[in-house]
Amino acid sequence: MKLILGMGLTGLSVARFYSKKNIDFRIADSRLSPPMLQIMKQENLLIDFHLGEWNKNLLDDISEIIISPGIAESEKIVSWSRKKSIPIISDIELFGRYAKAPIVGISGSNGKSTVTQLLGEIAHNDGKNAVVCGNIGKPVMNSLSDDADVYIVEISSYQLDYTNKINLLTGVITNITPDHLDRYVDFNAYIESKLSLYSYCSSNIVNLNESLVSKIDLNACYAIDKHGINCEFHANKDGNKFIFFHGSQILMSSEELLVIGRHNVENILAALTLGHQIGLSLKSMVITSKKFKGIEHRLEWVVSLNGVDFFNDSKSTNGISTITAIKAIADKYKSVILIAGGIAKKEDYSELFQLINTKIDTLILIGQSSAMFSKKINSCPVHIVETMEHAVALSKTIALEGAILLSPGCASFDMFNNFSERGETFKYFVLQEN
Ligand code: UMA
Ligand code: ADP
Repeated sequence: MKLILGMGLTGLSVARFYSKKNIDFRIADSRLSPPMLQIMKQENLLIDFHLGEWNKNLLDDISEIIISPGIAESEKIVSWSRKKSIPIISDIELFGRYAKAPIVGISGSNGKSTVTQLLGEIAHNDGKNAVVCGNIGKPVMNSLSDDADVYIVEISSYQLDYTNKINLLTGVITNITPDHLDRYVDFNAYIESKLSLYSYCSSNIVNLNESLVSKIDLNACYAIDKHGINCEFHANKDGNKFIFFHGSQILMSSEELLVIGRHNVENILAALTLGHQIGLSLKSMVITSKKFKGIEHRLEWVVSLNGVDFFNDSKSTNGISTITAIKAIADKYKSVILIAGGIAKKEDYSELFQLINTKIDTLILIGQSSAMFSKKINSCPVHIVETMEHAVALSKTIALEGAILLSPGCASFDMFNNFSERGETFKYFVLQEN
């Protein structure tokens, strides 16, 4: 019998799959009221189940465990299973056993969803039935399809940690910067987890601007401003814009794009290089990149009110992504108000504080990290507020021009269910009549 650990999106998708295939399974969650409980009840998926603290009996008669990514290696159930030599796999590994079309894997600390989504849109516009799934919010086991031409799968480090085997046609790690350090012994362990993606790829796509991956054996690469190096796709900075090249052929300029920032130039280069590897046409790639609006909650332009532009970057849950957002916005606007804070990650925020001190006109702080962040900022006014409503209202009263940016650099769980709810709340109050 199989054991499914976790009753969230992943557990539900695996349970549905086994139920359809008439494969016996037990399902368990260490919480008493897990998110998908009601749906599982309604769909009769709870024939053998357990809620609440893990116990050893859960492992009786179990031949294999499919574990949800949110369950850490340090959980007792994992060590008991390892002791009994019961194989533990991710949903990604299970998916690899059943997927009949080639799989493209996309990982990295930031930019995974953006590259995954863009590549999916390019493939669709090139006439392929491309299935976009994985950590982007669509569990892979819900996404198997006999009609798929290609699967474009966002893979998190949590999923890689429980993956032992999968064949990926090609893959990329967009970048590696400190994140999720509460789950890893140290940064090196996190780097190793990310790099494992390449061990499953038939062809490795490498970002030469990311020093932690630049030594990997590569089959194709991309880079910004690396003159004298031959990459399939590259971009060069030319004044305030970037020019994209395929070899020596000019493809487009960043001024023709709807998304902003150097990081999005890098994301587009990743999608172009992956797209080229899987045989998509240059024409579709360029047209789609120019039309790409980005994804909700990632440096998403919301509205312009009285000459002030509002941006929602709620998906920024680490320091680097807020640094990236500030750089992109400060390149375009003279005056920037930043709304940040939440649950700080176990990382060094000093580079972010330095950037705030040089580029931000007013800082508005929300959430648990407010006191810690406020102590580090000395060159602009800092306001600590209790709610997103107050943060937005205050920003509206202060801003006369420029941009207001929500880019928390922190997890959202102290005030919201997830980053989407945080972003939706921000947009709601931005768009509400004053
Ligand atoms: N659970 C326990 N015990 C624990 C921890 C969790 O029983 O110690 C249970 C929870 O109660 C929950 C269940 O495990 O009921 C599953 O939770 P999960 O946290 O694994 O989440 P899922 O709902 O299965 O969603 C997961 C990903 N979540 C995480 O990796 C934390 C989703 O990524 C992903 O979209 C989904 O699978 C589909 O593949 C979210 C995410 O935050 C968006 N990912 C991280 C990121 O992007 O940085 C890695
Ligand atoms: P992920 O799926 O890896 O979390 P997203 O595409 O959802 O990545 O973006 C998450 C956050 O990181 C957003 O705040 C976004 O603006 C920022 N970001 C996107 N691409 C990059 C990149 N290449 N480098 C740094 N930050 C990025």
